[in-house]
Amino acid sequence: MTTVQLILLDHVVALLGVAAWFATGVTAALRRHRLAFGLLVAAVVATLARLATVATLSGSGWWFVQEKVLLGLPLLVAAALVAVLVAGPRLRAARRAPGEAFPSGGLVALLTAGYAALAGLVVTFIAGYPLTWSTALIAIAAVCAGALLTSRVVTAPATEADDQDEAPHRLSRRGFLGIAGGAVAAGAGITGVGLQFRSSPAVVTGGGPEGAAGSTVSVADLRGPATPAEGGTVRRHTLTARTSTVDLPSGRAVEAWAFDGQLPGPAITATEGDLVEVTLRNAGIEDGVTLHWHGYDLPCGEDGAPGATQHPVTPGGEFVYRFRADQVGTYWYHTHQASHPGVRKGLYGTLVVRPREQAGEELDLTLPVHTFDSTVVIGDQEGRAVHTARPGTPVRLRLINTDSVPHRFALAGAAFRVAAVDGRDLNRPGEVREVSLRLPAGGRYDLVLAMPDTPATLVLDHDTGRGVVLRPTGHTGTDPAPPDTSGWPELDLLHYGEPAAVPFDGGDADRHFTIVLDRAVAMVNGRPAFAQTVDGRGFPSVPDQLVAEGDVVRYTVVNRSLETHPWHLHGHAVLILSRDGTRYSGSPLWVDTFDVRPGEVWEVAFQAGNPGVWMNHCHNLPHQEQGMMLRLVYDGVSTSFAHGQHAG
Ligand SMILES: [Cu+2]
Repeated sequence: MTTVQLILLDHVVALLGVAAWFATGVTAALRRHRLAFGLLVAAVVATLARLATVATLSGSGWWFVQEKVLLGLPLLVAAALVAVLVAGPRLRAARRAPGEAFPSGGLVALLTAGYAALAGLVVTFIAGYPLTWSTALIAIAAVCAGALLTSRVVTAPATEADDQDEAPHRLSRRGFLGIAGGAVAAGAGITGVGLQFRSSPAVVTGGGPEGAAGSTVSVADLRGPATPAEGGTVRRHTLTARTSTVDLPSGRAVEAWAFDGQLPGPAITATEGDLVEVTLRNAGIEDGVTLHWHGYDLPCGEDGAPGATQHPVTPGGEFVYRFRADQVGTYWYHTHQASHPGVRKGLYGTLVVRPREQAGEELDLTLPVHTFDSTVVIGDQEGRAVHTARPGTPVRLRLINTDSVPHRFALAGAAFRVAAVDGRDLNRPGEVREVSLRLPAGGRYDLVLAMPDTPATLVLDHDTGRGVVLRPTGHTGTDPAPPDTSGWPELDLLHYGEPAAVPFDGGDADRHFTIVLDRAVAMVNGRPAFAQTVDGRGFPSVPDQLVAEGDVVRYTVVNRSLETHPWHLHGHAVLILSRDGTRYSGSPLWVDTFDVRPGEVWEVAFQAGNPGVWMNHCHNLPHQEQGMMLRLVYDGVSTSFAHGQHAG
């Protein structure tokens, strides 16, 4: 079983347990003793099954079970034991006496087991990892309060009758116990709630030294050079962001936010060593706009991250980005201010840098995939686009996923190589055919192939009605219909290409950070939300990760949730070390975005060689907006661009 299957199974067993305990209590109260006894057996079985599922799940990592092992199960097991000991023998005996009232102590014990089972499940869903004292105290207080309240409800009439006739002292003793228990529960609850407001640490160091606190450089001063490399030219662009109605080729109108009224924005190309200079103007995007150069490791001040490297550009304002095109490959740009909904509505475009000393392919297509409402656009085309090339000539397809969810590609009718991932060349990639490629949100693949004699089709998401047809020059007649690609196996890039030397040992890192992704109730931008969380917190309450220049930094990224999280670190490519404990065996894989699917654990590493304050976040942009973001901060670098400020 995979980790995510185990997580789901554990949820189901937990839910069955909650239902069984409550059903036992309710049927006992209704004096259906035979049924209640059967349900009690079911509740005990569900509780034992729960111990088994949690024990199995713990094999995937402590992060997946911590709150269950430390809180949920102890609460449940304690309450279940009491329920079995108190109510079990009585229920067994009562089976032969249907219709007789069941003792109130037994009812309270049975229902309290239900509260305990429910509390554990609720903690998993709304608090998750890591378990805090606050969560534990609130959960225990809630179970105690439930037990006390139930006890009052089920014993009240009998107690009054007893007290009046026979035992006047019992009221005070019972009352005293109730008040004392209530006070303890209330105290635990209030302490737990109070602890919620304890501020989180501002910085985590990953086992490395604290900040040296010496002289600091401001991000605002970390800017790109003003001239190209020798032999390069200056590529000057002005991009104006505004709301526009854009007509797609089909005639369908899209209410967009767009650069220069185009979907996608103007394609920016350069040759290695050129200087790219882009003036961004905002002509009416009220939420503000920036340009982030996704995957491009430029000086931090050019990174376009509001709240870290600049203020958002407000209507009427402008910002000039300058950087050397030192990295060859396929990249893209998009707004990082209001990126959700800004990117979805069209504030994106492509950035392609070609090598200086190398002939390009005869047919070189840049193919960003984007979804407007439900319309998928590849490049600027819906449906199928056709391109021609002479048979035998080299073709390059630059696939870019500008959506927030993964896309699947398959190339029918031709063998190909994945030459580059996220702009970085792979080492000796082998030729493959009839495989499916899964491209994470924000990611890029460069496919290269020799143009076949017959048409080939790039199929998107196994929908043969859309994609890109590559037709050999001179081909006549209809293009053959592409086959069903949905059964093609997924190419695993961790085991593709051939090994090569890497510049550092990721297993011997100077700093190690664990990033646990989940959903939980947390503060996001000062408001409580059912957030997408990092270590139980939402941005900007997630502590900054501190590194020093030159450090080898290792990340363990854990996905406890049931959604995919495409993790994206700005300013650095990371080297994939392993996924779910399986080391990579193919080409070194350097990426800026990697898909952490539900239940997966990824190990990646990078060398801190680009000083700055860098965003580090989920590239499912709604997730990012719901809190799944933090900052990587270099020792000695400061920023004055506090998050949420709008100062043009
Ligand atoms: Cu996500």
